[in-house]
Amino acid sequence: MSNAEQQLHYSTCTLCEAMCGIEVATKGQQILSIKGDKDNPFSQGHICPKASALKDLYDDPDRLKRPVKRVDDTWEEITWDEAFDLIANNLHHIQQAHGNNAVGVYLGNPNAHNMGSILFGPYFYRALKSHNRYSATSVDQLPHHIVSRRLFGHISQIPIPDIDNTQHFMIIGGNPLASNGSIMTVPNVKKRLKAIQKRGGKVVVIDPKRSETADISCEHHFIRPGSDVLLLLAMLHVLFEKQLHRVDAILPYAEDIKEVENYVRDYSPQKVSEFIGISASQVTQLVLDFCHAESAVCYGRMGASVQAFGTLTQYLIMLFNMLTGNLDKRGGMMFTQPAADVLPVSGKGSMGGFTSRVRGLPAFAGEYPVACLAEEILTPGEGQIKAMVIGAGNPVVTTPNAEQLDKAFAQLDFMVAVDFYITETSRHADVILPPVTALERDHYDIVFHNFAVRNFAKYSEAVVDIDKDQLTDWQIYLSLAERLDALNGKSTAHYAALWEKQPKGVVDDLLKAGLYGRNANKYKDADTHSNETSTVIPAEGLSIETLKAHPHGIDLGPLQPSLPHALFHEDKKVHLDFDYFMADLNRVNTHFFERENQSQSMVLIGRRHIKTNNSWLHNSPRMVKGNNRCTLQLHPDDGAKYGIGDGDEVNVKSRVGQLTIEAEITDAMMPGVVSIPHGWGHNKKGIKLSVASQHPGVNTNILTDDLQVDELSGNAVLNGVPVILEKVS
Ligand SMILES: Nc1nc2c(c(=O)[nH]1)N[C@H]1C(S)=C(S)[C@@H](COP(=O)(O)OP(=O)(O)OC[C@H]3O[C@@H](n4cnc5c(=O)[nH]c(N)nc54)[C@H](O)[C@@H]3O)O[C@H]1N2
Ligand SMILES: Nc1nc2c(c(=O)[nH]1)N[C@H]1C(S)=C(S)[C@@H](COP(=O)(O)OP(=O)(O)OC[C@H]3O[C@@H](n4cnc5c(=O)[nH]c(N)nc54)[C@H](O)[C@@H]3O)O[C@H]1N2
Ligand code: SF4
Ligand SMILES: [Mo]
Repeated sequence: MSNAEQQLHYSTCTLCEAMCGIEVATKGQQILSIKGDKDNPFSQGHICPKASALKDLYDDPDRLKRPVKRVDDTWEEITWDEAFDLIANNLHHIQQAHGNNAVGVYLGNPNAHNMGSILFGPYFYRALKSHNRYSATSVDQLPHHIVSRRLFGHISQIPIPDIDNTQHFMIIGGNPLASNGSIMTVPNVKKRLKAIQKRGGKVVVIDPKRSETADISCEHHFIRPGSDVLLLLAMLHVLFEKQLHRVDAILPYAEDIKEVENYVRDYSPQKVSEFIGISASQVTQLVLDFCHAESAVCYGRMGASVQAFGTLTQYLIMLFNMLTGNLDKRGGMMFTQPAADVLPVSGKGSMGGFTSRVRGLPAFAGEYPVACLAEEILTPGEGQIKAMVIGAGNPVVTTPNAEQLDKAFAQLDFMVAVDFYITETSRHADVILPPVTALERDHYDIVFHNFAVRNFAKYSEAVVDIDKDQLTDWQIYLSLAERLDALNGKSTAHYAALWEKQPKGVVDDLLKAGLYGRNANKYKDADTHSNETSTVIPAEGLSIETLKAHPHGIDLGPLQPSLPHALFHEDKKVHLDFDYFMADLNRVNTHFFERENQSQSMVLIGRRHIKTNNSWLHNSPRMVKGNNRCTLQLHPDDGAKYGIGDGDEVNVKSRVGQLTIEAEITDAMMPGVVSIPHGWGHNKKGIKLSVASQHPGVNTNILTDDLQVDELSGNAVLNGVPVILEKVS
């Protein structure tokens, strides 16, 4: 190995949604360096500081490479076979004794970046046959899925801002300069936002914080957290009042679109102004500017979704785009045409049917909201969760009322974590199954090509060889599924073909059957696709083989108008579903207009930093270097009001918890609002994260409240949480 040659590989960073192309230099099993891939047509050499963390992850001495079993207070390495047998037997026995729902599953965010987990994980969940499924979706983008399922017929048919062609970009509750974009796969977003302004367009940010994105935009408005629903209602009100609505394009697909007027009549800018913190004339101006732009897009993300009216807000955002003629239009909100399209072959997303056992929260697409996970473990009775499987998640840090969940996990009969770290969550496991890290597996972005601002396709192989006894996520899930099926007396004959095919075989099938595959004629106007691409699509069409021959990826051109093809409803219409969505206006009215004393308490929101990735990059020394970033940001006026100065220790209390944190005074915050980043709090006994433990920070989800949810979806409310501040004396 020592005299191995240096090699260059072209891969993709999987840490966030931006899909940056990377050039990785290796020597044998060593990763030497990670740079931006200049020849990647999509990211054109861009990377952010996090890309190097992929190397740190690979080299991390704390990382597990073999399964470990808990023996009292220590961990003992065991073989994969021992681990799989132990797990399958335990899960099977628990299900035999207490029913299938006694085993719960929580799936975390990194699954979305892992084609093996996406494509083969489901064999395992199906083998479990448990309704108790949870994921990070319900602390994140659940509202987007519900809106897309109801309007367009498929949970994942989410339109994306056509950032490269728009003249007006309105960002509500997103901070792409820190997050690198979300439900908008967009490498080098800064350059693209600046380009809008260079071509005479406008970027407008609506955010309770003057964020990094707001700093490089034309216009920023503070908004009271959780009140976006009122802003959107008022914007729609102005649209009709001033007769600015343009429905020609959408009318053939949504004949009832004009009925929106009846629902928004009562929400004038004057009426909502005091609740949102934006003046009536400014609200009107926001609409006028939007309507006068040649093309415009209104995009709402994390801050707009993960709050009390997240689903209704996302719905109204979509209506606003439709009613201004910007859905499915160049420079507006557009559907993508991914090369390997899983949507037609995946479930559209089941709606309703089940509600959670204890609190009756709605299930969506086979999952319950994670805000009710702890109570499902802690509340005795039939259907109580006795065992958990956690795949690529850290809910003890990332979900509301984190301390309660921590206690709940401690009382389980059995727990398995598929993770390469001993984290705040996996420390509760009886067995930890560590998969390889990102650069050690082959990769096709099965999810994020669907959300990309340009159609693009890229496949990459592992950049280093793995040890014989290391496994990838899909091998772990398939092994467990096969064993569970066997224990349940089911045939396991079909598994041989899956082992043979591998996830990449599935991707190959999808590519060949897809829009740019062998029979590239799915859309009538398919030939428009090749006109605007910077690379030529190989004549034989896309497949894993052709993508291997183009290691930097193949550009497939800008987003294309695609109605009605993009609609998954059988009638090829947009279903506005007023009955479902607008019913939530009652809750809006009660919340804002019918309460005697509007609470004057401070409210908590979250934030991201370019060098974080939710809870799991703090073990990389270069990601945590420098000043403490886990601070309580607050406005100078609030500092004065509570006698809190920069650097002071502050006790922050909410209904469910309390923590102590260092204050950072900044006028970037809206008065009345404080911000704490999530993903910190690495001070739990039993974790094995030696670097992170030295930079622990505090876990903001100790404060967020499991009982506060967006009732329509059950999505957690992590923004707009009432808190009380007290300087530590
Ligand atoms: N207060 C507050 N809370 C938040 C948010 C917020 O804005 N504010 N954001 C929310 C959002 S948007 C999200 S998505 C969630 C994320 O919540 P989670 O998904 O629960 O948490 P992560 O921090 O992403 O944890 C991922 C875990 O997976 C492991 N891992 C990484 N890669 C792999 C892999 O390839 N395979 C396997 N098996 N394991 C892997 C890591 O070691 C880590 O332990 O957090 C949410 N929590
Ligand atoms: N560096 C980094 N990048 C990441 C991640 C990370 O942890 N670190 N996580 C990834 C994940 S899982 C996701 S989901 C994406 C999220 O990506 P984004 O959606 O861009 O999320 P944030 O950067 O948290 O920005 C949310 C913004 O919403 C604002 N906000 C909070 N409450 C409200 C409100 O009530 N109304 C309005 N209008 N705004 C509000 C906040 O001040 C903040 O500026 O980022 C991804 N990328
Ligand atoms: S923006 Fe950073 S973290 Fe996201 S894909 Fe690119 S290099 Fe990776
Ligand atoms: Mo997320």
